[in-house]
Parts: sequence; structure tokens; C-alpha cells
Amino acid sequence: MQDTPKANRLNIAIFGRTNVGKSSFMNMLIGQDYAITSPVAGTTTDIVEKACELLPLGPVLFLDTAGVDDISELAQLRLNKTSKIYDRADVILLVTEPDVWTEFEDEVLLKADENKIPVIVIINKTDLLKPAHAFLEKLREKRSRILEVSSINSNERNAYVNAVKQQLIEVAPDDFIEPPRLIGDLVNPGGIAVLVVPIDLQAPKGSSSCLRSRL
Ligand SMILES: Nc1nc2c(ncn2[C@@H]2O[C@H](COP(=O)(O)OP(=O)(O)OP(=O)(O)O)[C@@H](O)[C@H]2O)c(=O)[nH]1
Ligand SMILES: [Mg+2]
Repeated sequence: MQDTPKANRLNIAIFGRTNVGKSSFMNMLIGQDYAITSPVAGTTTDIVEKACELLPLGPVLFLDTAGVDDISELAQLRLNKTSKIYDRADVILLVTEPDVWTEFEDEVLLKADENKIPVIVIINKTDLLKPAHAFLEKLREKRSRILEVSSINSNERNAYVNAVKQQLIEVAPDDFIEPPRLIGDLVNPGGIAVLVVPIDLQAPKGSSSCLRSRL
């Protein structure tokens, strides 16, 4: 867990190999078809950012990245951009598929550790295959925060989203969960304050709703 958040908005980076369902997973979390998804590996070629109020957590910024195993001609440029996300991320959601763990996932864990960023492992596409016991056992030796989801199973969406929120609350920096008071030392209990705020990215925590999302 980091001691100091980089901003009042929790930056949540989504990493994983191409085609594991990073963009689909982000879309499920925000409740919108926001990022483009497709069966073609390398669909996301630039960082896709989505600001949202994820209650009861607060304002977050999702950063959907290009696949870390991208081997296309432009791969190096994309990977450079993805690597920069380690400077911004407060939390990493590392998306993988049942029974698949490669050097790319290990590399993300390594870089996350170097940058002291907590990681939640997301095993996606569990509608296609349930992860094997042995796979889960091995994974638990690497990380304790593991969630099994399906980004296309809308019946279970609430359960998946709540599980992710719970994990985020547990790993978020303390002063993100308990932010300094804005006017607590200016207004007495029962006093009246008029707060005029634009509902945009700069709005203070708790004042904006999830921008057009159904969360
Ligand atoms: N069955 C199943 N398919 C999924 C799931 N999540 C994503 N997919 C499919 O997997 C394919 C890739 O999904 P994307 O969300 O584009 O994957 P990505 O990791 O963002 O891919 P890149 O941007 O290319 O790195 C699409 O055809 C999705 O519909 C899931 O939970 N179950
Ligand atoms: Mg994508």
C-alpha cells in the first residue's frame, strides 16, 4: 500500500496481455461500452482513460492499456506508453485468463513491486473455463488478491463489481479513503455552507456522480 496518493482521484491501471479482456473488464466496471473491444489482438493501441465516481470508494480514473505482449510493428511505442503508467498508477488490475500465466504477468508484478503499487489479479473469461485448482494454488504463492470474473456475464456483474470495489478499498492509500476535510474547520456543526462546484474532472471527491455511468 502506498502512503501518499498521487492525486485525489485513485488512478487504476489495467494491465494484461493482448486479448485477455482488459477493455471489456473496464467497460463492465464502469457500466458502459466505452473502450473498443474485439477478438483482434492489439485492439487498444493507446491509453484509454475514463474518470468515474466509484461509490462508496470515490473518484477514480481507469487507465486501460495496450497489451503488454504486443508484438506488432508499433509495439515498442505502445509499450513505452504503457510503461509510463507505472508512474501514475495507485493500483494495478492485472487481467489474465484461466490457467494462463506467462513471463509478461511476472514482469508486471515485478514492475509493480519496484514502484510499490498494489496489484489485484483478475482472472477473466471464467465463463469459458474455470481456473484449475493447481493454477490458483500457484498464483496464490505470488499474490493474495485474486478475483475470478467474466466480463460478458451481465447476470453476475454486480457481484463482480462489488468484489473489485472491496479489493480497491482495501488497497487504496489511507488518505484516499480518509481525505483531509475541505471545510470541516471553517463551519460549525449545524452551520450552512453553499458549495458551488463544476461537475467535471476537477470536482472534489464526493461532489460528482459517475459521469454518465450506471454505477
Ligand atoms: N467469453 C468471454 N469473452 C470475453 C470476456 N472478456 C472479453 N472477452 C472477449 O475477448 C475479446 C478481447 O476482448 P478485449 O476487451 O478487446 O481485450 P483486450 O485485453 O482489451 O485486448 P487488446 O486491447 O487487444 O489488448 C473480445 O472478443 C471480447 O468480447 C469474457 O469474460 N468472456
Ligand atoms: Mg483493449
